[in-house]
Amino acid sequence: MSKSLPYSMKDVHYDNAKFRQRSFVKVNVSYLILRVITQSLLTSNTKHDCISCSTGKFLALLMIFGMAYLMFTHKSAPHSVTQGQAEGINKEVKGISDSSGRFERFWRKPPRLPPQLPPDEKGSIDNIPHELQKLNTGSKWLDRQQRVKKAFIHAWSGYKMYAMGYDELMPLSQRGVDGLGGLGATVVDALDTALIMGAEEVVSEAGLWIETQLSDRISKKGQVNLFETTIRVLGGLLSAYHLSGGEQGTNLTHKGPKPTVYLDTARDLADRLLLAFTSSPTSIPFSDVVLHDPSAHRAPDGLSSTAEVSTVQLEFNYLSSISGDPRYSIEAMKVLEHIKDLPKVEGLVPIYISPDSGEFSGENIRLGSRGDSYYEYLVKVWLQQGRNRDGNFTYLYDMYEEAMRGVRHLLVQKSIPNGLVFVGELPYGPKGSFSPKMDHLVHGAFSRLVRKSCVVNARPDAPIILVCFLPGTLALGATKGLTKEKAMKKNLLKFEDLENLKLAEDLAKTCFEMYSVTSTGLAPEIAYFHTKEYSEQGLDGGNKNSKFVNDIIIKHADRHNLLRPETVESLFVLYRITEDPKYQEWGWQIFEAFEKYTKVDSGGYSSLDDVTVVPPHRRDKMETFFLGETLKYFYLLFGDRSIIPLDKYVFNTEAHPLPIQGS
Ligand code: DMJ
Repeated sequence: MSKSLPYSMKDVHYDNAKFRQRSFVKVNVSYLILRVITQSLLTSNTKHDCISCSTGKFLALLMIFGMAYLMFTHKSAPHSVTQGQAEGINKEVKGISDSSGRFERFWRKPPRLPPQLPPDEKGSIDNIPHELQKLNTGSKWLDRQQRVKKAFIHAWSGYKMYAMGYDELMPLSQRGVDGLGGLGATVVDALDTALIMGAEEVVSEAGLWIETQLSDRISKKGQVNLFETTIRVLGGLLSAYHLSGGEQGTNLTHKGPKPTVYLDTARDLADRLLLAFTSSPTSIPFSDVVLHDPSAHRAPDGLSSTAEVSTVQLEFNYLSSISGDPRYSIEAMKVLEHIKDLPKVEGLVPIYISPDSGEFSGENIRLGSRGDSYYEYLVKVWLQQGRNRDGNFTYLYDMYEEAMRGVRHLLVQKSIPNGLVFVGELPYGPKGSFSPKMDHLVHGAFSRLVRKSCVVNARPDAPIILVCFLPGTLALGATKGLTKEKAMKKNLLKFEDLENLKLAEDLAKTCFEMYSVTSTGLAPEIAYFHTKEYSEQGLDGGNKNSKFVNDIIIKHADRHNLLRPETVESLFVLYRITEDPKYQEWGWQIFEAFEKYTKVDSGGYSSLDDVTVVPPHRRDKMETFFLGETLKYFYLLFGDRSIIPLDKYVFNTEAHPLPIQGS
């Protein structure tokens, strides 16, 4: 709800209000009289007739003019009109004025405007309504931000009630499930979101659970995935350490345990995860670790995912810097140094890599699952180095830039008929055919199941829906976290940066339209795009009002929504960088759709089976990243831009902010 406007602002809106209050009958009578007069005056011989008519006729005509004028300008006493009625009347009036033409416009009393001052005093008074409007807009967004916080507390309360200590909540069955190895992933993923939102009770509850339970779990649990555990659990602990004041040696929040508890737990976990690196015969780590042994193992097919091995460096680097133990950073960075020297396709890499040979495996190139965060971390690890980034780390930014050139050259196309820009895939390498598919992305347990049952690298339709992270990464890579305006002023943007920024904005639009095109307003896991070479009939998203209903193809098997964050993340980064409020508005539309269709009354939010039907069937799963990422990015998108500034922090791929060195 917007606060009541100060007088000057009400005055600006006065003319509209007056129109809504005018009696519809009067409007119609006035219209008829004016129409008659208008028609007679506008005929070609009117002027001549008037000049030659008698004085009596002229006076009568004047009287009619006078009456018509009074009817049009008279304001009737206020009476109650509902918003809907008022809008209906407004539409009628608009229709009338459109059809009665220039004469009516000439006679209508002009709208009341703020007083005009001489030009030299003008600037200051013009600024007043602008500033007030800004305040008012600000309060709208703060209000919306509080709605996000409420959603977060609702999600947490469902988890706490039915699944505390499990990895994830099944909100419909009201129980917990361990899909990520049993380290209470939702607790750790949610903690820094609670710290950022100032949700103190959640900070206390999550903090207490970590302090009393997590170490025990770490020493007793079995197999976990290196990547998932690093980005969610290790990343969550490190971010909580920083945000609660670890580096200052104090507990800034006065809630939860001392920050050193988070650091000690992080080290205990990381020491075991390190085995994935040190057990491998090459610099490429194995994909899994058994925590209680502890030992490390290859995935069943012997291969690691490219994105998984290259998406642990932010976390291991930061751990080294706060613990003073360089081993974490050294092992993790060896992966990127090794990949630097491998052959690539215009900077693009296949999605599998062998820890035994150290070589890429297969030719499948995509920016969805298993490929995505490789590109994200190239630029973020470089940014993380702060002042040192131009020393030994420039190779990372070079690799990133080359890859984005490859994306623009080999993977970007436009849909027909309306030209949505999208990033497709090369499932059989650069010589094979192009697949016009864009996904949100599927990592982890589910994709591993799929992979076991398929011939590796021969699945052109493996689920992928994560490409919507790319607009955010491109924008960040272009301005390095500064606003576009500031970067331009400082002359920091090369032509290539501007190209990447433009691509970021185009792709963000496509990602948003993947939401708008469905009946629920929520995106499917995977969408295909209609091109000259590829079309399929009858597979639209269900929202026939969308301009893009024929551009976007949604296959039956891809219609689920897992509450994923990628698009919201990109809207947040683009809003921070371009300062364009449309990204906030788009985010709000998506948030409202989540509220409408995924909220479970008894607590928590649920994934959906099919976003193209209303009401959608619910899947009974709340992913940890809904609290760790999706709601955090919504909250930051709607809030003050100085919170976690992008030139001082990098977000790991699970949205856990880590400080840029020396910032
Ligand atoms: C998250 O775990 C991370 O963002 C990861 O990089 C990819 N997928 C999920 C969210 O969709």
